[in-house]
Amino acid sequence: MNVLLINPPYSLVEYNVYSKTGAVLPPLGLLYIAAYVRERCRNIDVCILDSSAYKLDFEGFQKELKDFQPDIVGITVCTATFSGVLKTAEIVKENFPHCIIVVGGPHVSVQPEECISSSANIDIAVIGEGEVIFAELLESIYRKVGINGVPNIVYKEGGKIVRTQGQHKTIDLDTLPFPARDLINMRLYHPAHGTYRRLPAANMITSRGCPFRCTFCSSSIFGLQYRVQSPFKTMQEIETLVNDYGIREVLFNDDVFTLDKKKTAELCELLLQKKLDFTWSCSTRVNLIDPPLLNKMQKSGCFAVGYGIESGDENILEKIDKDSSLKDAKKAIQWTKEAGMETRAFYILGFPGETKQTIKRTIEFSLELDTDFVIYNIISPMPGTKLFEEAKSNGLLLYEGREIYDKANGATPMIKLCDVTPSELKQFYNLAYRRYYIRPRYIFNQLRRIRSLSDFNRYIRGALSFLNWNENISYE
Ligand code: B12
Ligand code: SF4
Repeated sequence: MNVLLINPPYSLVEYNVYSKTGAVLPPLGLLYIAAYVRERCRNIDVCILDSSAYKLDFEGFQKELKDFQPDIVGITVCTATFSGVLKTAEIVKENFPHCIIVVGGPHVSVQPEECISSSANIDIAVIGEGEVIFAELLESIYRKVGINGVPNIVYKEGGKIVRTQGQHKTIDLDTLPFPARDLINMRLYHPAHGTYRRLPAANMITSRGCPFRCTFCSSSIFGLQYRVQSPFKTMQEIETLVNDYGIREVLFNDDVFTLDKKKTAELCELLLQKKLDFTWSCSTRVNLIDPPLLNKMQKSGCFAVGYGIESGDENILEKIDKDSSLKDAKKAIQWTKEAGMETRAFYILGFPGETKQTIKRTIEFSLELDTDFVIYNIISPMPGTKLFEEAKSNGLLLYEGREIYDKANGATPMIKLCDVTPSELKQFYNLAYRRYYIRPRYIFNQLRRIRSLSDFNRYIRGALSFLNWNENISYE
């Protein structure tokens, strides 16, 4: 039986700065599932078609699809890619009418019934972590024993939508095989321009779940229970990347990389012992870091740490249940700079209740912290989050139905604010980037840090991507 896992065609809107500087990263969710299925279901062949790696539009995707003969197709779905997934499923069914289409991923896990009912082409939706459930599903289909015994799936039966029961069982990460990176061409990927030091670079995830409850975040897929794989296993995965794929740098995509400080410190010790030619970067929360840990991280090859700071206004931080303060943010950035690492900060503009004043405060705060890299997003209310439910029940959503998903790209105003119009919010977003990056102090500091030709190349690539974006945006 042939299984094809698909990352569907999707491109960010032109005015999202990420469309120019953006990362093209291996789809780890699909790679984990592929590895698990290969290990557990010996009679099943798995392939991956990653549209983002080959920059495929739907036409290109259709051409590539012809090379496969899938019996079952699995498609990964984020809220922003949902419309594209419907089109992808249509193309798959046109080419392979008898193929079974399964969807999974962050969006499916909060809206499984809707995913199934929105398209005649989608047959089954998998809720939550996919490895075990998808493998059970494939085995049931292969053995023709019926799928009603597979937990946490939604499917169509006799015109009805059926949801099977089952408690969300969190997976012990140490039991999973490494992501099946051999199924993709690792040379096609890179983190966002300006954020990596060396290529080839890869991404890794060492933990799942988050105990925090920021109101805007879709972290629910992995639940509140935080799990981290053992430092020993992480080290083994790094060695495989370095030795088998020639990787020289890793971007850890964990939501909160340092949540278990002890394990992070242990990993740093292991990295120091192995003396690999290897650099890395990660993201964490401003209140889960301290100078001794930062120093250890730096010594073991970490060159940059990113922080979700979100707002420069204390009241907004409280409203979004961020559970950290501006003081925490200032300390974390200062300590990271003192430890000799680059700093990255992520901010969100336009939370419900924001005013011109609070948005300006966020922009000013970002300038004050003066990190090496910033990302500003306009808030996208994601279904399944507390923020979405509140905005919906208070009549604050500017769009309805599917349009909400299509606009959830981080650059489109989607929430009504009392003294800021959508077009003013867009202007704040554009101006924030321009004020930040086209700043003599910033440019001077970045140029001062250039130590090698590769630093120079990196800087120029980042700068060109930004200027390219800046040229294309309009100021209504
Ligand atoms: C790295 C990352 C990116 C990278 C690249 C993603 C990539 N190539 O994987 C970049 C920077 C490009 C990116 C962009 C965006 N991202 Co992002 N990203 C992440 C991040 C931090 C890690 C992704 C990852 O590797 N996870 C680890 C793997 C193991 O998990 P997974 O992919 O969810 O897969 C598991 C299950 O979902 C399920 N599953 C997944 N696919 C399938 C398919 C089938 C068939 C089955 C059965 C199961 C299944 O099984 C997998 C294994 O257990 C996540 C946060 C997170 N912790 O996951 C956010 C996250 C996925 N991103 C998010 C968002 C909002 C975005 C953007 C819209 C941001 C923006 N404003 O522009 C864009 C959308 C781009 C897009 N194409 O979707 C949200 C998605 C929320 C939602 N409801 O859709 C997340 C969850 C962050 C959050 N907590 O809110 N992102
Ligand atoms: S934003 Fe970060 S800390 Fe907050 S819930 Fe999401 S993953 Fe956890």
